[in-house]
Amino acid sequence: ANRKFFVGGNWKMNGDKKGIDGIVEFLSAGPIDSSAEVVCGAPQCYLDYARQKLPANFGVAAQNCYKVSKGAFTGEISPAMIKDLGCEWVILGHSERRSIFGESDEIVADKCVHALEEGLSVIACIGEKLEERESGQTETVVFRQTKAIADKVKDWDKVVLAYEPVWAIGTGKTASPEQAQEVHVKLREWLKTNVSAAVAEKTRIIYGGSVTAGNCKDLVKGGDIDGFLVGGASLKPEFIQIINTKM
Ligand code: G2H
Repeated sequence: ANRKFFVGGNWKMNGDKKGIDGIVEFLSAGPIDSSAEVVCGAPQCYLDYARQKLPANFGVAAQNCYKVSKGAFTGEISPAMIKDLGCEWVILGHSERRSIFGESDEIVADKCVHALEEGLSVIACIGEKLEERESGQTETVVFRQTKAIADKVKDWDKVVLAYEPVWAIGTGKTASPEQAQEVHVKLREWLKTNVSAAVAEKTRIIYGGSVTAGNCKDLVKGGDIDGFLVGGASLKPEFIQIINTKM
């Protein structure tokens, strides 16, 4: 498979200008695997600052956006605004958006469609909760979430699918390489059956949930994990080692 290794950093609601300066400093110092694609997800108020400060070979992602280009939607930002700042990406459907802010499969799909129409690339997040895994619902849940997106998104060229088991997020409890690989294989099969063989072959499916410099190399061994979405560790110099997983 010829899928470019992808590493997203999801800063979540962390940091300030000074903190971003520190991240820019270690990322600029590198070394960075030039065959990896790297994107940093900044809080919306720092998108402009992050885009200006980060080297051009790093993409910048918003962590959310709304499903229309403008209007009376207090507190929201649009893909058009993200693009206007020179940013290229948006993270959508993160489990924190789904669980804390009540985003449904349908709104996530609508947001994906609109962001793609506006020319942004999308990191679309899916993943099951602990009780869903424990009751054997993992496949049902991740297929349902993926279907909601696939029903509306026609062009997958600018989509990266992020599988993030909710029980592994920020808990220090990573899915084992086997657990993650298993779901990634199933998702790829789902894409093959329900979208197309070409989309299944070329779409990057990345893993998120307590990825660290210590576990990244093991996680990619199975061959269907095409990169990572990294939260906590993306704020620290060890992010470099995660970017360089394949180096
Ligand atoms: C999952 C991940 C980044 P962390 O939310 O999206 O966060 O690596 O801190 O578990």
